[in-house]
Amino acid sequence: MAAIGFRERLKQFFGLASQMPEELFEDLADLLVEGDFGAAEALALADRLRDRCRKQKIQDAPGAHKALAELLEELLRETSGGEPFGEGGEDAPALGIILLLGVNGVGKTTTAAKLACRYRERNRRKPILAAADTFRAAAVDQLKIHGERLGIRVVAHKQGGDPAAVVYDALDAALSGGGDLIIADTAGRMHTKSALVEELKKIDRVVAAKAAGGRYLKWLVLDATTGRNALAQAEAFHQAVSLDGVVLTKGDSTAKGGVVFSLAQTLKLPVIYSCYGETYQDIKPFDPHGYAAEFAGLAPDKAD
Ligand SMILES: Nc1nc2c(ncn2[C@@H]2O[C@H](COP(=O)(O)OP(=O)(O)O)[C@@H](O)[C@H]2O)c(=O)[nH]1
Ligand SMILES: [Mg+2]
Repeated sequence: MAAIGFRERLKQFFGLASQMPEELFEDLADLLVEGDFGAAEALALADRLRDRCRKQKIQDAPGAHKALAELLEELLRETSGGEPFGEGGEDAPALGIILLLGVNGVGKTTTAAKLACRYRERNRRKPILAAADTFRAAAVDQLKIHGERLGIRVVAHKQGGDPAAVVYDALDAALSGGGDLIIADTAGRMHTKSALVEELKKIDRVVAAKAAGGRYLKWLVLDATTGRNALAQAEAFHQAVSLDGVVLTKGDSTAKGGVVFSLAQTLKLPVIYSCYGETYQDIKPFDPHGYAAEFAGLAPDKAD
């Protein structure tokens, strides 16, 4: 995340005065809003920072800056859950299902391929990709190309087919020994929003009926560059199908990134992974400490 404009300003803000007078906390709230923080959340955070500085007798601006990064990290840690299907230990579920949701262009298909690659390589999982975006012809082909490149099975039907049937077939393939982690791509747009919601609910029912013993997670893919609009997207999908977490893409862009704190505070949704490029390796578990430090302008330079 190269939040240069905003981050530089935040650095300057704390660099302006060596002391932290009370009024500065109000200015800080305004600045956080420019970094895609929600207005009410920015005010609440500035208040918490003022209280903390009082309690800990922090009077200097660099100390307050550090305390801000700590508070931001705490906000993220309240919801963060770490990487699922982790080490292949005893608590690793026999069957995992990841449903990737989100509007067009955020990076769902690319993320599906990255996750499949990662879980096969690091967690010795046997993934199956399910092409449940049957709305656009190119979407199925795109996933098939990834599957061919990676040597990972792709379950697909024709364009216009029933996405729930694709997921059903992928579950069948897994349950008959063909794999142990289904990663399903879904459509981002339909004729109407209610059609999309019905389609997603139908997929939900299929998974519940056929894979009751598996671990089923619904992750929303969000493009970090969309700013506050990401929160509106998350609210809509969360209401429709009750999400478990978020994958944040395009962290290699100039996103400001404050919306992640709103996801944590308002919707209690953790970010599970962040993606920062177009190769299969450009995905990592979300790091609350690094993210908070970078947002606050306290992270080491990218060159480090
Ligand atoms: N720079 C960058 N590009 C990405 C990232 N993830 C996806 N993309 C690109 O974003 C575009 C849309 O991705 P796609 O997976 O097709 O999105 P979908 O419509 O949600 O399935 C493609 O050109 C991807 O290569 C990322 O983390 N960083
Ligand atoms: Mg796609």
